Parts: sequence; structure tokens; C-alpha cells
Amino acid sequence: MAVSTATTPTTSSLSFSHLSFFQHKKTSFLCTKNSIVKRKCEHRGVHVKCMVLEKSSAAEAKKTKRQSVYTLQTLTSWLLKQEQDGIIDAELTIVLSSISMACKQIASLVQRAGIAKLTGVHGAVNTHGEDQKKLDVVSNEVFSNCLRASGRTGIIASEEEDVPVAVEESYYGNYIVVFDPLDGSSNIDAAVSTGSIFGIYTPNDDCLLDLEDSTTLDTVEQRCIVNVCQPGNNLLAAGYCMYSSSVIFVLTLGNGVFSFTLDPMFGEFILTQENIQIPKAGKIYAFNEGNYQLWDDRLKKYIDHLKDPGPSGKPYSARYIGSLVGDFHRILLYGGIYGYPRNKKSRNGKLRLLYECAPMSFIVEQAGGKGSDGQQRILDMQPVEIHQRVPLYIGSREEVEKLEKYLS
Ligand code: AHM
Ligand code: MG
Repeated sequence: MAVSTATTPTTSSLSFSHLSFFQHKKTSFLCTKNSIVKRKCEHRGVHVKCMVLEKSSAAEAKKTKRQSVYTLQTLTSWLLKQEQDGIIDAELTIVLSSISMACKQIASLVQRAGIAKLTGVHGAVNTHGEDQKKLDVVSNEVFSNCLRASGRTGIIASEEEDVPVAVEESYYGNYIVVFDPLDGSSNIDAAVSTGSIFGIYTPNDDCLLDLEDSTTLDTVEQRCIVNVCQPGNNLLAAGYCMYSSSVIFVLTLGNGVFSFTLDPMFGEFILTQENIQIPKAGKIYAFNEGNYQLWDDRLKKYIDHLKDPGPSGKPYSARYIGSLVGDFHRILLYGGIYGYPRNKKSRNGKLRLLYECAPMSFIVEQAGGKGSDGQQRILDMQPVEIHQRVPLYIGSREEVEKLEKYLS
């Protein structure tokens, strides 16, 4: 690395870094710049003289090392660290890695949906009587395959399947994974944000579910349902992946909320936010106000108040994508409230307790927020059926509590 004498700057204009590689006539001198030893280089005629000025402490060197801009923490290395710290076991680490792999695959399918002819409806109707999109079906398959291949899941329950499924290939671990493989898929053909949501439990045969109505089910199916129907309080981990302008994987293991962004250059989720805390309050509301006339009068009053808080207050801003993951992610970062209330046509609202409300409520509580059905904490609710729907109000603590007062 030589600098030609013709372009060699004068001594007065030389910075330390210029002097790091400086050649004069036939003699080359290299003054290394490092964190342990600082050198001052002087240009005297044909010589460059390097003098040791001071030795920095080992602590300073360590600090400099920690601040390197090249230090990236991938989801994989972060999970391994959680395992080393005893927060999760090796089996759960594998399950979470499998989920992140499924999310990467779905992200790629979502991005290429138009090209790969994956837009439009599949032609079937799911267990809720809704038209399944092609990508609903494909994403469900991707998620299920990744979980099966992990060999660490005993039962998987998907919003897109009629009943939970026992995984025969389970090698060890037996974790129960509940998931909505592609939430908000009505947005997919317009390339608007969608997401995957998941929650993880350990097997629990003490579930209080009444199976008397389920006599048509065989014993394996019954065991699966009993194990899956657990309150959100039992969640070990929950998260979501948002497919948007960035692909963002948000995760909690019950010790804070962490966010990872997919780096498309090398296909890894990189830790981008640690210990996310939702603002205590926030002036954004995300409700489908098209249903206003179907709502309870108390809820109408609450929404009216947000829009017209009187002379002292500023109205709230309405922001609604119609995609829970995207709407929730905005509220998590900026504060405010997301709501999917019950209405005259849907007595329990639209969202499912197991696949959507409980995992999101676990995340929001870990971030200091609140998830409620308007009266009670979502995480305390004992599911009575696997595809049970409940009203959901979720977001900043003060905002959810204000709504609860209006509804009481
Ligand atoms: P889905 O699971 O069938 O995609 O439905 C859930 C979605 C949520 O993402 C979103 O918040 C809600 O449905 C929107 O419903 P609506 O179109 O009634 O506002
Ligand atoms: Mg959904």
C-alpha cells in the first residue's frame, strides 16, 4: 500500500491516518494505529519517526472493541446466548429457530406473490367459513413443515386447521406451538403488510376443557385439544413476524421484548431493538370504524371522545391497516390502542384467543402495556374451544385502562 511521492501531502496537512501508510523515496514506514498504543508520527526530511505516546488501559481497549460497528447479533447467536444463560433449553432454541426459518420462507413467498402467481383465493373455505387465500394455505404448510422438521414439537395448532395435530416425528421436547401462519391475508393481493403470529406452551394435561361435546373425536385429537387449550398465562414464548417494507421478527421469552430485522444481504435476522417498552400512552387508535353502527353505545362514546376530547385536548389520529401485526407493531413502537370489539353481528369480535389475542397480549405485557377483552386480562382467559374468538383491546396501559372505564 504505497503512496507515490508525487501525491504525498505536506507534513502540515498530514493527519494520523495519512501517516499510517506513508512512503518517502525508497524507504517505507508503517505507523500502525491501534487501540492499545497511540503513536505520533513526525516527518523529518527523509525520515518518519514513530513515538509511543501513551498506553491505554485494557478496559478502554475492551470498550472500543464493544463499540465496533461490525458487531451484529443474529437471532441464532442471541438464542444461543439465552440458552447459555438458562432462559430457554436447547429444545426450545431449536423450535424458535425453525419458526424463524418458516418466517424467512414466508417472507420470500409474500414478496414474490405476484410473480409466483400466489395471489388470489385458494378455492377452499377454512374452519371459520372464510375464503382461504393461496398464500394462507402455502404459509400454513411452510410453518407446519418447519415445526415438524424441528423434531421438538409434539402438537401444532394452526388457525387454518380444523383441529390441532399431533406431530408423530417428534424426537424430543414436545413443545406445543399455536400459530396463525399468515394473518391479515386479505391485504396480500395489494402487497400491504401481513404477518405470522405464534405462541409456545409446554404440554399440560390438567386443562379444564369440557370434552363432552367432542365425542366424535378420537383420543389423540382429544389429547391434542386438551393440551392446546391453555390460558396465555402459561405461554413460554410468543412472537410475530411482520412482512412489510422490512421483515421484522419480534420475540419475547418472558423477559422483555426483542426485535430482529431480516438483513436481505445475508438472510439473517439481526437484533435491532432490545427490551422494547411501549409508551404509557399514545394518541393513535386502530379500530375498524366501519363497524361503528354495530358497536355498543359505551364503545361509541369512547371513540367519540377520542375524536373530540373537548377544548383542552387534541384529537387522536386514526391509523388502521386491517392487519393485526402491522397495526400492533405501530402501537408497540409509538403507543396508542388497537381494538377489535364485539359487535351486533359478531358477538365475540373477530380475533382468535389462541392464535392472535393471547400471543400479542403476552408480548404487550412484556413491553409494559396491556391486553384486555374490555373487562378482563386476556392472559387470564381459559380457552373453551380452540378457535374461540374474543374482543381485543391492546396497547399502551393508560389507553387500555381508559377504554375499560368507558366499557364498565
Ligand atoms: P385473518 O386472521 O383472517 O387474516 O383475520 C384477522 C385480521 C386481522 O389481522 C385484522 O386486524 C382484522 O382481521 C381485520 O378485520 P376487518 O377487515 O374486519 O377490519
Ligand atoms: Mg389471523
